[in-house]
Amino acid sequence: MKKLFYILPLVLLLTSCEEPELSPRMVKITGITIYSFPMTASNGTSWDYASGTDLYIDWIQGDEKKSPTQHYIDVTNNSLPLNYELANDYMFNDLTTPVILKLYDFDDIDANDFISQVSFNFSDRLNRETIYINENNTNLIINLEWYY
Ligand SMILES: [Ca+2]
Ligand SMILES: [Ca+2]
Repeated sequence: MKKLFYILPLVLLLTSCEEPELSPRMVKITGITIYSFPMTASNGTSWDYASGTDLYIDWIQGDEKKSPTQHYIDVTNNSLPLNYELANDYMFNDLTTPVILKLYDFDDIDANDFISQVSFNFSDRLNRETIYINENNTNLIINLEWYY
């Protein structure tokens, strides 16, 4: 029994040694969950005159754009959180240029309404499976899959 007291600190010491950080080649965004976003414009009017927000996400990274997500129809506070599952084209091999996510209200006839945006850097969040962002009254979680 007494031996254990000598061995235990040694085991702890060995396991606490940090492994070298893996450097990923690219990363895929597999999903986004929206927890909150501005339900009205700054002047208090809702994004749609007589119904809830038709929410979708657009993407920019430097000069590159990804295809926007599908839009959810008539989103209200009761609809949250809202989950967007994303397909294969949300793959990024530039891990340093900031990614900007823009939330829009989809409109049929007039131009879509810009709601808010958040931005982040993959290089600040290397190897994390989820990123939590709270910016511009917009709360969301991004799910990531890393490729080495
Ligand atoms: Ca609108
Ligand atoms: Ca609507």
